[in-house]
This record gives sequence, structure tokens and C-alpha cells, in this order.
Amino acid sequence: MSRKLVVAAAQLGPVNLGDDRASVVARLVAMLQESAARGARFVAFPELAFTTFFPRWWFDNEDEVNDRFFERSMPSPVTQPLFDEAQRLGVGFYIGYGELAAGESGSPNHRFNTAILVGPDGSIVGKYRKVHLPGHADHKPEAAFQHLEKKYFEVGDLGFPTYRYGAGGVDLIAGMLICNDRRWPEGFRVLGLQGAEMVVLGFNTPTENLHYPEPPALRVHHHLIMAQSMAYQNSIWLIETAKAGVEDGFRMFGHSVIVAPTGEIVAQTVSEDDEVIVATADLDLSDDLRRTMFNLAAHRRPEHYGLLVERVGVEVTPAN
Ligand code: CDT
Repeated sequence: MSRKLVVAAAQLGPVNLGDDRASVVARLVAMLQESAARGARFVAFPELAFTTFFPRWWFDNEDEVNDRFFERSMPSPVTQPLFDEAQRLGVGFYIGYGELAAGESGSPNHRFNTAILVGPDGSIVGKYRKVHLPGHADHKPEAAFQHLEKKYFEVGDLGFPTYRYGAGGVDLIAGMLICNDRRWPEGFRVLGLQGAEMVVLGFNTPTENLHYPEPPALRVHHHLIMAQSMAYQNSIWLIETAKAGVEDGFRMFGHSVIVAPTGEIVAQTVSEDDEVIVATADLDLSDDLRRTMFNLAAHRRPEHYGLLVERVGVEVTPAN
């Protein structure tokens, strides 16, 4: 039986500080409808999709941050239309948002950069909280912009779970990652070892490098080679969706992609605005790779990989 799932990446253009949630949800619903009209049964939206990429701003008032940029429940009255439309259309989706989670006291005092997998019936199937948080926690007033994910979020506490997921009549194993996770092969491999066949990732990547001058084309090049190599080395379908364009004067690149397990890009956005791309993901395309070159059970040598979990940073340890 064919295991072909038509998937979409629904790239969002800029969301400015002044834009309200309802207007963003309306744009997401419109892209969900376009995806469905083009045959997609699964749609990947970006990281922190409901708001501007707020970690570029330093805010002193944490209550204000929580109220403006975080969700106390998902869905909520303002985000519910997206879930309702998904259910009406029978289309599942992935979306990222700032999650305000209950602590031990029951008060909402944990903040995560979170993504969820929603089934075609509109119910939440799985959750992932971003593990690799880039940037810094301190204010850098001399910088053109901030990247304060280490200030606003805790490191995810769910590991890298995989979920059985059904959409468009196809059952598959799905995993989620978020933005900077794509620069670290470890998360992909942990998902691969649990049988992930499709990995979905939303991102917000500034066109300018905060730390040193870097040609924007090189930043896009890194994004693409990472996506292609991670898809190939883990024999997975990979959907990476951007929030792109100029938000309040700060530019983020697009280049949302759908990548086959062969490492080939089968669809890519061409704008930095709201844009849907669609591809047919044949989930059996990776069978030959998984049986031969990337038969993990046959070829991996974990007895030599101990340093991967024992050591965090580089310690120079020559054998001579
Ligand atoms: N959102 C996110 O994780 N962005 C990072 C930028 C890091 S620059 C400090 C990325 O890896 O694309």
C-alpha cells in the first residue's frame, strides 16, 4: 500500500510588534486553506508563529513579556480558529509558540519555546520543547539587536520524543525540532534512533549574524546544507518552515524547504512573505537507504561514541 502524504510548508512573512494574534491566526488559516486546496494533508508552520520574534527585544517587565508573547493554554480562544479549520479540512499541522507552563505550585512560571503536532481532527498529538537555545541572557545594548532565548526560555524538558501520527490516510512516525536544533546533529539522531520518518522544524533566522559580519548568502548556504545532510543521514523527510522578512526593521531569511530522505530539496520558497510550498512525501522512499547505507543497527558503533554524552565542550585530548 502506498504511503504517500502530501505535505506543505506554510512560511509566514513578517509579524510586527504591533500585530495582534487574531490577524496572525487569520493569515495561518488562509495558508491552511491554500495548503488543503493544493492537496496537502499536513502543514508545517514556523517557530513562535503567533508573535513577532520577540527574543530580539530586551524587556524589563517579565509580566508584560508573559502577557504579550506567551500562551497560557493551547488552543486558546484566539488560536482556536486554526484548530477548528484544521478539523473542518481534515488537515494536520505543526506550529511553534511561546508556552507558559504550570510549575509545581500550579502557577504558570515555566517558559518554553514549544512546538505541537496537531492531528487532522484538531486534537494535539504531541509536544516538543526546544532543547538548543541560542544567543544570550544578558542585555547587549551595543548590539544592533538581541537574541535573548536564554533569558526568555528554559531548556526543554521533554527530550526528543517521537509520535505515531496519522494524516491523509498515512500512518507514520513523526518528530519535532525547533530552529537552532537544526545545527546540532544529536537531536536528529535521537529522533532517527526512535524510527522517525518525518521531522518537522520551524525557524526564525536573522539575515544578519549578531556576533560577527557574515555574508547573508553564507547563512542561507549553511541552512540548506544542514537540512540536506540531516535528511539524508537520518533517512527522513524533513520540513523546515521559516518566519521571514523584515519585522520592525530586522530581516530574517526565508528559504523554507521540504527535503527528501535522499537529501534532495523537493520544494523551496522564493519569497520572504506568506508563502505555501507543497510536495508529495513518499514515506517508503527511504526503505533502500535504511536497509543499506543507513542501516543503523548494522553499522553504528556506540561503544566508540561515549564522548558524545560524557563531554559537552571541547577538551584537547591527543592520543600521543
Ligand atoms: N530562532 C533561532 O534559534 N535562531 C537561531 C539564530 C541564532 S543567532 C544567535 C538559528 O540558529 O537560526
